[in-house]
Order: sequence, then C-alpha cells, then structure tokens
Amino acid sequence: MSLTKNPNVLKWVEEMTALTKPDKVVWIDGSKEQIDALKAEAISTGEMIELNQEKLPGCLYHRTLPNDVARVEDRTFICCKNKEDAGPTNNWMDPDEMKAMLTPMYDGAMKGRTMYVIPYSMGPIGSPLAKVGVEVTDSIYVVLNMNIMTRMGKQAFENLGDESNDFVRGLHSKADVDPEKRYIVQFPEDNAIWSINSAYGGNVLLGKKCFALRIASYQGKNEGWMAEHMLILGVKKPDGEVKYISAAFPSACGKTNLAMLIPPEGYKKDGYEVFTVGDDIAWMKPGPDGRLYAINPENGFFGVAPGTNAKSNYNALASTMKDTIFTNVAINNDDMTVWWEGLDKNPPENATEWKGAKVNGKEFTAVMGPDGKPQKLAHPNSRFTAPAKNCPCISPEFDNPAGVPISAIIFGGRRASTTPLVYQSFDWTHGTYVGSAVSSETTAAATGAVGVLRHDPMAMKPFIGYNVGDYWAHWLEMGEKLGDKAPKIFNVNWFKQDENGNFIWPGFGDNMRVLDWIIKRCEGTIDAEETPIGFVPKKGDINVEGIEDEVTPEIMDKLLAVDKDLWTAEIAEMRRYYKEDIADKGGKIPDELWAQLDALEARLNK
Ligand code: OXD
Ligand code: MN
Repeated sequence: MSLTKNPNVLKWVEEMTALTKPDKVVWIDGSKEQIDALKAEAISTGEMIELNQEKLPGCLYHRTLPNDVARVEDRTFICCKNKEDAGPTNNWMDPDEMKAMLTPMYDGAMKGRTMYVIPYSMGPIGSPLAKVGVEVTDSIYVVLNMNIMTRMGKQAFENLGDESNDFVRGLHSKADVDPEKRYIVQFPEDNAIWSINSAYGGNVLLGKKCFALRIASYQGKNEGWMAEHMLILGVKKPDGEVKYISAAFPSACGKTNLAMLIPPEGYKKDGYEVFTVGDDIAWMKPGPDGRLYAINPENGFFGVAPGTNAKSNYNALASTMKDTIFTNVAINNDDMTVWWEGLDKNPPENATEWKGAKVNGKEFTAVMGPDGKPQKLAHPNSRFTAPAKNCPCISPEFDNPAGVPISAIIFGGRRASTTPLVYQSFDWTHGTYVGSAVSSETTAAATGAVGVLRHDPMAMKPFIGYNVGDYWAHWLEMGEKLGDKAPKIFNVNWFKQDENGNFIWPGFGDNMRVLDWIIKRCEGTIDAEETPIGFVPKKGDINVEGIEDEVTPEIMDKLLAVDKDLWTAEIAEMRRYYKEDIADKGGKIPDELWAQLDALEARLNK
C-alpha cells in the first residue's frame, strides 16, 4: 500500500514499476516490524549473515562481489543539458542519450524481484535545511542501510506533504551486478539519480554521495547554501561554550577519526570535550543571525573499518557494537564476530575472509599477496554502517533542526611534505583558494591506483554536481554574503613525514592540540606568525604537554616549516593544475582565484 497521496510520487513510482517490472512493490514505512521481517528474509536467502546476537545485538554481515567494493568514479556521470555545466571534473553525457542507453538495462531488471520504495529525509525531520528523497531499489541491503543512514519511512512523506514535487528521485537496480554495465548517474536538472549494476554502499545508498553531495551541491548553488564533504564537530571548552568546526578531507584521510576525537588527558582534565555532529557531509546555510549554520544530513556512519580500533577511534568502534551492518570485513567463525586489519594484532584462526573463503587468519595474513604486501582478511575499503545515536560522543545538537553555528572550516589532505601541520588563511577569499588547492595521496576508498598525488578541491572532486569553476564562484559568493560573520578558514596536514618516511605528528587525539589553536585564533586570543602562505602558530603555541618526547622543538619546527623551494614548486603545480586540468578543459576559474595565486607567489618572493 502506498504511504502517500502525493501525485508526483505516485506517478513516478508507477513509471519506475512499469519500467523495471518487479513482481511486487513494497513501500517502506520504517516500522520495526517491517525492518525485522526484511532482516529475517535477507538472512534466510543468505544476502545477510546474522552475527553473534549477544556480543553484537542487531548486527548483520554482508559481502559484495569482489568486482563491486568501492565507488566507481570513472562510471559516475553528471548529465545536465549543457556539457559545460558539468565541467572538467565530471564525466558527462546528454541526459536524453544517457536515459536512452540505460532504459533498456532497467527494462524488466526487477522481474522476479521486489521493488522497495524508500522515502527518506536528509536532515532532521522538519529542519528548514532538510530535503526529501525517494529511492526505489531491488536490494534489501539498500533498505537496511538506508534505515541506518537516513531518517527513513513514513515520516519523510509527512515532511514532503501531499503536493510538493521537491524530492529527489533515486532509481537503483543491482540488475546483474555487471561491472561493464555499471553506471552511477546524476541528473541535477531533473532531481534524479539512476544507479545500476552495483550493490556497494557508495554507489547504491543514493541519499549519500549522489544526493547529499552531487545533487545537493547543485541545489545549494541555486538556492544559496552549501553541500560539502565535511565532518562537523563541537569542542566544549572548560567555560562550557561549544565551538563548532567543519572539516573537509579527501576520502579515508581520517575524517571519521577527527569527528570522534577523544582529547588528550591534559585537555580532559581541564574540561574539554568533543562532540560529533557528522563524519562525512555538511549542509550549511546562513542562519537568521547571519552566521553559517550546519546540519549533518545523514543519520549514521558509513565508516571504513580497517584501522578502526579502541585506540584510533574508540567512539567509532563503540558505535558499531549494536544494530550495525558490516560489509566486506572478515568473520571470526568461533564466535560469529567481525575482524579487520588494525582492529587488533590477533587475526582469528577460524576466519572467513572478505571474499568468502574459510582460512586460518594467522597463516593467511602471513602470506604475501600479488601486490607484495601481506594478504588481507578484510577488504581495505570494508565498511560499517552504524547508527549515529550509538556514538558515545554524539552531539546533543545532532537532531537540532536549526543546525549548529560554524566558527571554523578546515581543509586538509595527506601530504608528506610542503604543507605545515596547520595554517590559517588571511580571509575567506584566500581560504577559498586554499580549498581549491587541496590535494592528497590516493587511498582505497575509490577504485584506481593507491599512493598517487591527486588534486581534490575542497575534497569534493568526485562530488561537485556541476562546473568546478562555478562551484568556486559560489564559495566566493557565500563569503560575500557572510561578510565578517564568515567562519575562519584553516588548512591542516596530519601526515607530514621525515626523511625516512615516518609520520612526525602523532595525530588522532593529539589533533585536539591543533583544534585548540584554531579555536583560539577564532576567538582572537592567540597571536600568530604571518608567513607568505598564511598565519602559522608561533613557536610554543601548539600545546605539546605530555608529548614533549615525541614532538620535540626540532620536530615542531619541521611540522610548522614553510619551505620556499617546496612552495615555489607548489605554486608552479597549482598554475599547471588551474590551467591544464581546469581552465583548458572548460572550468571557468574566477579571477579572484588567479589573483590569489599571483599574490601568494609575490609574497613568497618578497
Ligand atoms: C566515503 C568516501 O565513503 O568519501 O565517505 O569515499
Ligand atoms: Mn566521504
């Protein structure tokens, strides 16, 4: 039975039904009974595996095909009428041509299957920043993940109302999970997403990257707000005030870890606390007082499992202890719990590795794989889907429809050299330049080579739903609108290395020491060193109490150094990038950003 009278929804669902020809259509109301029945069905068919219900209550396991383990950027398209509007960072095809190509693939794709109609809200129900989506899918795995990642069910239709046409239409079919016919397609001008032949999270949970970033960034440009690939955290200071910070890092640079940071002992003793509002996506809009307010449109965490442990991210691990879906990690068959590289040093002997083979985990991980590295029990991009409310440090403001006021925006990436531990931009326009220059060594979250430096402006390269030049112009416009209420913009680099390739900053909880400096800069209570690239901490201003042995004054000098030669090379690379990768390929770079590059060079050569 349909859950809404909204004729726009009903008509679209009818069309999708006629196209995909499912045996049955089930509307997802989000009730516990319905979810429990779907879990039971998925367990009975083997699509999901039930884990130890005493140790991991409500937790399920899922394995995707080995060819379907990450987002597929080369098969992801922005289909808008004019090619120039998609710009140089996106694959493009004419929307009519794309639909003509995909329609035969969807035709009858759900024969013998059930189509689930999932209404969901991105953002707290009733928030002026929230938006509604409807996803149809032939995958129970998608329904169960959307139940964790969004506010799913009837409530979303109540929010949409009986008339509105303002909802994002998401069509997903796993079809034959054929990698040669896999497409993830956004139609920003139609508020629509079509995804086919994948069953992996980032490609099929259409509320996440497809809607909350690609479509939403386009909506934000037209409607005067921002959809960003950013975590949101709150730092409670000893005086009780909470300062909110959002931060953008390319995939798998430790965003979830920073979002859930546990302050070092000294800070805890002084009364500092960190609260998580979001770990991946921020929607930000000027509020009634002119400041920038952010909500997390999601309701859960789709986090990378490997490397997560009680020390690296206690709060993330705790979040996964109930009602969580694990994808492509290893199973410990002795007690039906889960394991991944970096959880502990004790791989289970009686294991099932992520592709499904039963192995002795200790022996298996001692053998080198084809890449010359030890074989892995869990896929490097294996994931947990955990409810946000499980997180011990979830912010009391998590559900606040008004969002939280942002004081600072942080950019960062993995850079072995050049970029100091932290610096502050001179102003919003310079900060926009800094964001445009974000680059990082690639990781396993997307398919492709690992360890190559790639530009990833604002950590949004795979997610900007329109021309990157227009996106930068939109950033500049937002800065003008916010004026002196704009958040301050910083850049951090947790990944600086010494000559031997060792990381020289401890990272994790100790990143609090950098947040501390950032907050003091926002409050205007600490001075800084003015350098050609921006404001850098003065000697002694990053608190190293408790880590003096590790971060000696010499190491701190290295961490904060601004090396003229390296920055000269950086500027040359940025000129090449702006010209060859963006401008020559149809990206309309705002003059202000070219001027920033000139000004940076002039300061460096002064
Ligand atoms: C993610 C990503 O899954 O950025 O969050 O790849
Ligand atoms: Mn992400």
